[in-house]
Amino acid sequence: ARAQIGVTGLAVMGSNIARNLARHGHTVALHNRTTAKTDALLEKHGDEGDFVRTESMEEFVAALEKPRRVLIMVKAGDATDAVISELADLMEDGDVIIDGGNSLYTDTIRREKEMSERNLNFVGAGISGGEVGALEGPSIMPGGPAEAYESLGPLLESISAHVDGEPCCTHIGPDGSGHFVKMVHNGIEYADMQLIGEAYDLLRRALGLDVEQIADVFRDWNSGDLESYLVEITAEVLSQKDAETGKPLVDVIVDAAGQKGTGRWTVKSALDLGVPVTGIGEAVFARALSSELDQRSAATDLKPGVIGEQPADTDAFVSDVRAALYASKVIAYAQGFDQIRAGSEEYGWDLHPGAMATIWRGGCIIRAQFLNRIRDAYDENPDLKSLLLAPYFRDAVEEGVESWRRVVTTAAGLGIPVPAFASSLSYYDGLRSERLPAALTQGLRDYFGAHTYQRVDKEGTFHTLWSEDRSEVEA
Ligand code: 2AM
Repeated sequence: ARAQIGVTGLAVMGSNIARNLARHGHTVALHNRTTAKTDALLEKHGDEGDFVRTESMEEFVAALEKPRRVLIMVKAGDATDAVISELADLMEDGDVIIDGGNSLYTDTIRREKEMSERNLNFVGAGISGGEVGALEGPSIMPGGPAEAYESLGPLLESISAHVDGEPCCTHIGPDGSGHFVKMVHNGIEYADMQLIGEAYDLLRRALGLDVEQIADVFRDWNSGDLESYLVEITAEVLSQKDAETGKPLVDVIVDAAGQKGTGRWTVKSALDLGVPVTGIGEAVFARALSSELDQRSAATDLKPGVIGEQPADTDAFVSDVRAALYASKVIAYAQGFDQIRAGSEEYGWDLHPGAMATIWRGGCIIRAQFLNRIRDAYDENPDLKSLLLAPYFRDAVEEGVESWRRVVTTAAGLGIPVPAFASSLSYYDGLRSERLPAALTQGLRDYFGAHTYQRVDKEGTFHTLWSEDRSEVEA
């Protein structure tokens, strides 16, 4: 037994994590249900470090130093449960099972409980960064018992991305918290991409810029506050020409966005927690709408009813779109962090939002300069009521709010869909409103369902006798 860690499930993500571990000097035991993948990995990359080839699960477990550490990289769902159960039968008190897949956090909560009853440590670890990140340094979000992190942490931190010398990996909190935070990360990624898409669409349809010009705009935006991986690769994708037709690649790609489900999970969880994540929600629904190709093609002749004109000053409108993008992005992150806070309270996780911002600065898809500012905001005030209220973000959004309104107004006038820009602005306006029409909602609920209401001027719960003399009684 000489391997410091074992990896089972050697598809692309698993292989790349195993190689990353080996490249960092760790001895890695390899296992896959079918040995073909193990041998393929060894043949191609066996010289990158110290690997131990194993065939059976018994051989795999026996190859590991104690306490044993096994990273599972198989498909989320039933396959993960099957592998956990097989491993658990072979492992001993204090051993550590890590699920590095995209598991639903409620599954992770259940699995952690089952394993702790068998004296095993179970760590649900969110891993972000795709295939390249897995190999070269992902952002890692491990949950589970603190005790497990003591032995596991240095190993995971060694293979994570680093920013300013700090690892993009930290112990998130108990049981399902790592996968929960990874899920919200993915939701924010959906919102980020939707906002970028809306900005691109406006530059194209409202201003009439060509794809090459828009690529240049994004290249220019990839500095300062908007500097991020997603803005950077937007310029790359927009610059790509299709070899066959000579057109911009983006014009030959079918405009139906796929989804694997983590955005949907984020919204479902937000609904349960009662947190308005409108940016993420709009992003998930926008993808759903895009995929309804039949319905869309049947609807293309609906009257546009355009009442606006192309903005006269191109540079000014580009700068407005930039401000709208930034403000909407702040809203999406503020909402995502609200969800993290709500999840933390619901499950008793004691999560630290500043730590999340820190480990998302590198390795993951939403990595961005911006996250340094989020970290600073939470360092300064860990109990921030909303990220939007941190002085830095408040100033930035207030500076851009007129631009934001011009963009949403222009889009509405021209009939260009901007669900995420518009709903983020409405969220902003809702949040800052002294009075909301929710008072009327309460009145209606009391009218048809005797659901009662509270008054602004005295304590208590009240009901109006709507079907009698309409006097008010204390409920
Ligand atoms: P395979 O190569 O034997 O198919 C991604 O699909 C990874 O998960 C692959 O390494 C795959 O192994 C593994 N996998 C999928 N379902 C599995 C299961 N039920 N048990 C073990 N490994 C599984």
